[in-house]
Amino acid sequence: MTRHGARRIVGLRAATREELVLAADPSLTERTRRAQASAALARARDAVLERAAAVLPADEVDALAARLDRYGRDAALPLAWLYGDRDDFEALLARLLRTVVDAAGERPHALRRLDRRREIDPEWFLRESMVGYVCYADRFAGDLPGVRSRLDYLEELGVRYLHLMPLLAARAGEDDGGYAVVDFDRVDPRLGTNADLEELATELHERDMALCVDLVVNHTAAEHTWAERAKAGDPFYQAFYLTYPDRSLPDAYERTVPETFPDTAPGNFTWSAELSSWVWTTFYPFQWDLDHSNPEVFAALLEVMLRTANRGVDVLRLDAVRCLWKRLGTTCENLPEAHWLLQAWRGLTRIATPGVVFKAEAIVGPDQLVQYLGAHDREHPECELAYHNQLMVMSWSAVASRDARLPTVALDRLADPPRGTGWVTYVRCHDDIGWAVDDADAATVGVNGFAHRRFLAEFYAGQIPGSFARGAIYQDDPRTGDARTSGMAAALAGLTEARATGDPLLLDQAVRRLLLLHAIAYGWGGLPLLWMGDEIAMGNDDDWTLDPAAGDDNRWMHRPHMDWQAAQRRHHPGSVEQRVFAGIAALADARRRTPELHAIGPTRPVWTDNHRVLAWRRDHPRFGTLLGLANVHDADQSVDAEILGVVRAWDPVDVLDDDRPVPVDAGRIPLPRLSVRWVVAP
Ligand code: OTU
Repeated sequence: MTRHGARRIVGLRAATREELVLAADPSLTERTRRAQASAALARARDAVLERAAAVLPADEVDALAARLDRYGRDAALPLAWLYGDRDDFEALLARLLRTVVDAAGERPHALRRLDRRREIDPEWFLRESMVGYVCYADRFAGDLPGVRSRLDYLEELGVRYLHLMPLLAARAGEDDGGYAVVDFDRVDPRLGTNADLEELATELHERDMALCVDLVVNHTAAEHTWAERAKAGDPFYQAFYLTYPDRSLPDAYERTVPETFPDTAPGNFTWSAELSSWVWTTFYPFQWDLDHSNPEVFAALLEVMLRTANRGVDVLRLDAVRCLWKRLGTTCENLPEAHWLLQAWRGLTRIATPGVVFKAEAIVGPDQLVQYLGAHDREHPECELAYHNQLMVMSWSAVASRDARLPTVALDRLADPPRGTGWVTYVRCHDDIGWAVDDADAATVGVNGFAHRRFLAEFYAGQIPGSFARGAIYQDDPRTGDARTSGMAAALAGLTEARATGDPLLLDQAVRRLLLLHAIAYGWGGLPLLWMGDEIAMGNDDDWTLDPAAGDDNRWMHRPHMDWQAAQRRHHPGSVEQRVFAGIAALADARRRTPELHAIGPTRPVWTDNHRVLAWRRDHPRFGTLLGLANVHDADQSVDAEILGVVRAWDPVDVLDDDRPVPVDAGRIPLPRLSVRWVVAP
């Protein structure tokens, strides 16, 4: 994409990818770009294989050549779009491929063996046996060696995928939960060493578990080595960041760029006295956005990805990818170039570390979401996993409104992930809940979108009479009226209120609500990801404000330190911890027995004759259909048994009811209050 093309933007609205292509230079079509990329790749190939022969045994050179031919063009075409107008484009591509070959040569033998296994089963991360757990290493077990000592606990939950929250060296003081990195190549000393990370990865692999780690590719801390060199006057590193001598351009951008933290960090630019410039800071002032139009940034982050992969990390969670590219007159979110960056990084990393996959962190609207899995006008391999933010939002919406109509409409609009990619399905995470309710979807079911978003934010903050929730409003934006939500699942699902009242019925309802939400996430089709503490119904950390590193960011209320005494109560029959832990562990066990939940093939919501019931179907091309039925109301419901026809089998069974035949009474399937059925052929 040429800079002059950017100047010929179509009006001030975010141009479509096609308009951008045509606005650039009519002669520069996809075909000409592809020809440019192929020619550059062909000219680089011999030198790549010659270098590979110097660092790899013969049979591995052959395999690398095959990967170069397979993934090279996945990377070269987006690189041509991004940097193809530069005179040094071919030299850049050759240099990136040298980086790739060197990483392949340095890749430990054990990881290459893992690569082989995953090349045989490239959908390894979508198996029905995959269940994820996400936690801060220090809040879960003190440090990385502590995490290793707790792996048996995770195996009790059926966990096969461990996502550790940012663990690289972060700035001192407020660091946005580790998302303000000062050194991409060093584990934060408060958590351990690089050797600790490698040893943890080795033990996880020995247990057939995978390790996911955050890579913050959108920005660095203002104290990162790159930023410090920029402040010291090094022009090479000054070009790593987006800086402006005065407010003219920042003010122009601010007209269309949303604020992520309107309460705690308004605006998208921060004055740097050292640089005598305004610096782009999408998030906190101490988080400086990188300028990805500079290929040196792309190259530097590629090296970080490959070195992190060679430490044993299997999944790279790429943070805030929606923000990777900026263009005047747009929201600077979800732009074509952001996707091209991801596609290029993926193609290149696949050549060196084929067993490693990308997880996109893009909390964006439903229409933009599936594009991070590569589903554009055509498929362009990009990330293998993406957060199913819409399922999470709609599940909480259904539970608050006791109504499944809006979720059915909203979830039916989502395109299916391309083959070989899938969703991360989740109930809660370390972040707030952004109420991504589409106005058109809401209107379809007779609801005002804005009003419903406000209702959800206030309901889950316990501000609506009758609400069972005890969360909190996060980032109430006076400009837009938008508000998000903080709080642990147990607090949002009514357990905090129930524990305070001691009312056994409220307690039972809250436990059921918690298990229902997880049964939807575990049964939808994808990699379910459990947020630390939810398995034992931990409530909010009411002391979060005592932590100076938390600042005034109330997301820390749902980032408690693990309560191992409460975890011990998972063995106490009848305790809340035992009911919830056993219920969630049973979901993992049920998944393992249900190949229909191997997450390829479409998942679609299904209308029933009862709007209190959220229904969905998963059609696995080989293993058949699963029908999910979730009664989101706190009273018993039923649905017409006709819906069993979805499963196309006599006497289908309910996996969550010990594979008993689904009961039918007078032509209707009973669904007890706040319960879920996973129906499959017997
Ligand atoms: C991501 O956040 C992280 O998950 C947050 O914890 C970080 O604060 C942030 O990036 C900066 O690193 O970028 O695509 O609403 O949900 O900022 C969405 C707050 C993100 C987060 C949002 C998210």
